[in-house]
Amino acid sequence: MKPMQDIQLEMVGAVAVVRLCRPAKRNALSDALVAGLRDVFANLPSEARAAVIDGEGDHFCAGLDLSELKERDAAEGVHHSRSWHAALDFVQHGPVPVIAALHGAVVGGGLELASACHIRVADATTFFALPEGTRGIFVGGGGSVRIPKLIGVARMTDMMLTGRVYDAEAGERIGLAQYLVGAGESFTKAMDLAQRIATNAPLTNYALMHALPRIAEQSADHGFFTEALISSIAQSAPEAKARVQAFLDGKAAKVQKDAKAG
Ligand code: 1HE
Repeated sequence: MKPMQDIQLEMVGAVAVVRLCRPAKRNALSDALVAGLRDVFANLPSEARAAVIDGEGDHFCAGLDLSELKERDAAEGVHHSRSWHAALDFVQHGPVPVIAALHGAVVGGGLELASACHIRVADATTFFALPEGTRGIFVGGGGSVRIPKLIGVARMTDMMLTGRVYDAEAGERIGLAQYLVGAGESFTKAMDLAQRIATNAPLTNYALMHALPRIAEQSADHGFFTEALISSIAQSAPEAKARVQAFLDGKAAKVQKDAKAG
């Protein structure tokens, strides 16, 4: 693998911490950085059980590097967009669940990257926008597929038509993030969640990442059938049997009414 530009990977126990390191450009996603993301998530260390994506500096990610936006013919444009799709597909459909630690700007392609993650934690400084509409372009990194699944077509249309910006609180309320924490706390919260997720049975995590989104897009009849298959596969794993037995033996934690994730 070539040395990666503007991106770092560090293992913290079983958690792969992936950091965008271009703070001077607000972690804008250059072609090199998109390739770096693809390479990191395509080659995560085998001991990784969860991953966290963070951005260095005050902003998670300012989206597409606009300085690289040049006149492209139609074919080049398609290939460029498809290179984002390939990279973000490795994030969404890689081996482990990915938690985004959001802060500051989560805009344009930055929101497309965040929406490819499985859990988004926003801190109080976070703001979400899709300035593509006002820049005369369109989302190209999978946003038109993933973002409506989080907030619906109507809200995304509004964000792009009007340049509407959602602050952290409103963003969490409409579903752009599942967690909202105080300023500067998103990385710590994301790591807490990742460490907890890393202790799940790997097959359950796999089913959640790969089966659940597909089932959600199937007809009810096909979905019920796929669910029957994946639940049967998951519960036949030796680890599942051991975990259920541990509960029956009084050795595993009960579900607590006031338990908080992470
Ligand atoms: C950039 C970029 C960028 C900053 N590409 N260079 N995204 C946008 O339209 C968002 C554009 N960025 C901003 O609105 C603001 O920069 C921020 C709100 C994110 C941060 O503001 P601030 O005041 O902290 O920083 P700044 O002074 O605006 O920017 C610092 C530097 O980063 C500056 O460069 P410098 O050489 O003058 O220091 C900026 O030019 C540079 N910079 N953002 C390139 N995005 C697959 S399709 C996806 C389509 C999209 O993502 S479109 C949305 C693009």
